[in-house]
Amino acid sequence: MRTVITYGTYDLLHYGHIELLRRAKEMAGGGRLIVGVSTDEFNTQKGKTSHFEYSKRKKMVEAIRYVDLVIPEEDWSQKPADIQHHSVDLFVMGDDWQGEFDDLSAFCEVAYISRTPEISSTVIKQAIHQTAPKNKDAGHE
Ligand code: C2G
Repeated sequence: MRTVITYGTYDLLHYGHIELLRRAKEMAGGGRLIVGVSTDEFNTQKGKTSHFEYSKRKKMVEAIRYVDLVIPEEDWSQKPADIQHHSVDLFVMGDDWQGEFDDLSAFCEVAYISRTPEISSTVIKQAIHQTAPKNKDAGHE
C-alpha cells in the first residue's frame, strides 16, 4: 500500500491524462493517488493558460476513479512539503518531464512514465477551432 503523487494542469481532460493517472494509481499497488492540480495563478507562472478554471479542473480530476485526493499546486517549490505531509512513497510524471524532478529522490522514489502520443490539450483546441462552424450564430446552438 503506497502513496503516489503527480502534478499537472489537467485542462481539457483527455485520454492521455486518464492513462497517466491509471498507471500512477497502478503503481500505488492498492494504495492511493494524490494529484496536485495547478491553480490558475500557478498556470500563469508556468506560462500556461487553461480553458477551464481551477475549480472546474479540480472537480473533473476528483471524478476520476483512479484519483483519491486533489490538492492545489501553487508553486514549483511545494513538492517536498507535499511529499512529507502526505507520506508519499513515489512521485510520478509523464516523461516529457524526464529528469526535471530528480532532486525529489531525496524525499521519495521518482518515476517518469511515457506520455500518450498524439493527444494534448493543444491538439484538442486546434481540432475544435478547425471544426467550429463559420456561421456567426453558431455560438447559440
Ligand atoms: N500527459 C500524458 N500524455 C499526454 C498529455 C499529458 O501522459 N498526451 C501527462 C503529462 O506528462 C503530465 C500529466 O499528463 O504528467 C499532466 O499534463 P499537463 O496537464 O500538461 O501538466 P503540465 O502542464 O505538464 O504540468 O509541476 C508539474 C507541472 O504542474 C506539470
